[in-house]
Amino acid sequence: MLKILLIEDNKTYQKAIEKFISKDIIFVKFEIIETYKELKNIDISEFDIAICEYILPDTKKDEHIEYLLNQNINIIVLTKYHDKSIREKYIDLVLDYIYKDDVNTFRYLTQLVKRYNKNKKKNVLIVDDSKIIRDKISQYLRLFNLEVLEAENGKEAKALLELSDNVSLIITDIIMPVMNGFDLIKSIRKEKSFEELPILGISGLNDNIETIKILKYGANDLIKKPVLKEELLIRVGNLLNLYDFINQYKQKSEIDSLTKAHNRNILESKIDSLFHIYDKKTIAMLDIDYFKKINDTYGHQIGDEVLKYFAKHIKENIRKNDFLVRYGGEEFLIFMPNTTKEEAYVVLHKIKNTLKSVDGIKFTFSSGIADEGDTLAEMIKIADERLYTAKKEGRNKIVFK
Ligand code: GH3
Ligand code: MG
Ligand code: MG
Repeated sequence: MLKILLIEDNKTYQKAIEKFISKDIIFVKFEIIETYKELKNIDISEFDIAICEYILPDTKKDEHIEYLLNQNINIIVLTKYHDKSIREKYIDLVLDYIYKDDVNTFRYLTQLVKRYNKNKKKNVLIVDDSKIIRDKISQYLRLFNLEVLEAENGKEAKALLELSDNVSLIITDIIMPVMNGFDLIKSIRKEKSFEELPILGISGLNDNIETIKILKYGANDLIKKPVLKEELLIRVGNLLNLYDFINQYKQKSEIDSLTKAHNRNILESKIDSLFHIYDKKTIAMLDIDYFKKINDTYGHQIGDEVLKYFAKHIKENIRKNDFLVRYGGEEFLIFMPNTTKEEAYVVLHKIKNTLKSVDGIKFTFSSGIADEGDTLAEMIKIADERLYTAKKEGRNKIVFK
């Protein structure tokens, strides 16, 4: 739930802001006040962000904004005045200032708040050899509700990326010691595409042709030094919107909604290419025994519960790099990179021996394991034949020869 403190004495603005934002964010709660006096009686710590008019009926100027800043809350300032001094005073302290012009004001404000809300717990990696610039950018990103990781050069950035797989965006300088931005971008793009890991290049180069190389090597976007906060946050917002949009869509198309395992689309979109990267890999096919009988005896809903538990149990026993795929109704596939079939057998054996009953209903599964085959399809076929053998030989068995 996003809790917004709206400090605005104009009723038309109050209504419009609440309406626009509530239309786009489902879990949002507004507290609306109109004066500095009311503000002083409120517990600010309850709110995630304050949207605040520059001058209130009971303030001479902006003393209420000073008051808010002292309470450490992120602020968006609304103002009628196109006045550069307002920008200069607040640019480093508040998230943004927005001119009250026309309906576009509400659109911009809504986009900003929506992005702010989604930024929570998202990590951005800043790569720059200048601590001053890293600090400045970090400060801006934190105002935008983002978490920040820092690296001093490309090599450090690569090492950090190896450790952490939840970086949503990289912001990188170009000229750095040890490993420069060009090489960092090229190296990341060998593994991750534009939407898997967006990159924003920051260039201090005077040469425009050199600067364009940042984009040619695979950055999504670039800005030039000195970094303007407004430009930085708008571009960061755009890239994170792209990232979220594509990943939501991908999730929907690659995740089975019942079991949260991958669905078969992942075989073509990802596993097939991984198959050729790894020399050593194993596939296991698993199929629940007499599942039809569970459905027939206890009902389809209980059958669903068994499927959910089965997928969860498998996931708890495989590694982070393994893939669990719902291959058919009650048939699952596990793709295990860097694993021999003997090693896979140990894992399957553990899955089998620790399988619990669901609502008192005991069940078993059969499995076929293979690490032979030159293509993904061949390896699946061999594993499937062994699964069939396991069924024929009485079920509740793992066959790997
Ligand atoms: P075997 O031991 O030979 O594998 O027998 P089985 O009964 O497990 O296999 P069969 O292929 O005959 O039946 C599978 C059943 O799984 C039939 C189908 O209705 C059921 N099923 C498929 N998808 C779902 C699902 O999403 N939910 C539920 N509850 N049942 C499903
Ligand atoms: Mg079955
Ligand atoms: Mg089956």
